[in-house]
Amino acid sequence: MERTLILLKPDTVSKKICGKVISRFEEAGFRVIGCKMIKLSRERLAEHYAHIADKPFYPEVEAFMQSTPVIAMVLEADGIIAKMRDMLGVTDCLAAAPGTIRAEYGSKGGDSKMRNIVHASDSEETAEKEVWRFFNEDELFAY
Ligand code: FUP
Repeated sequence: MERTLILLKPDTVSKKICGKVISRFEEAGFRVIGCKMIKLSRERLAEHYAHIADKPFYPEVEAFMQSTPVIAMVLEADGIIAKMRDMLGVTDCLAAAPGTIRAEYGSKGGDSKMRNIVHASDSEETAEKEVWRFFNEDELFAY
């Protein structure tokens, strides 16, 4: 059974569509095994986005990701990492395939790569690191 780390980003929280997005996960048969609202610190964000920290757009991403709390979740299902990325669509909401979460709910403006609704782990190796970056063992539930 595979796990993935999800962040419902500040655009999702601000638009009050967390429920709609979580419904899509539940309808796909993904099991929520951890869920909490958190304010992302500068340090944790820099660790999470280390691969883009030197990009010119990083300061904007940092301000955006700290603009409201986010909802962090761990979801579980067979092959969930690839299934979740397919369900989200590509990073740029303008390029995301019709029917994907980013195409449906994401920004269609100049910030379409940043305001893209959800973060999801991109590989098993990343997922393992990301789950433990945001959750302690006693915050994950087997049921
Ligand atoms: P993803 O795997 O879809 O989260 O995409 P990346 O790891 O490539 O990007 C990390 C974050 O940087 C994303 F949340 C979006 C943001 N980003 C921009 O704001 N502008 C860009 O040109 C590329 C990425």
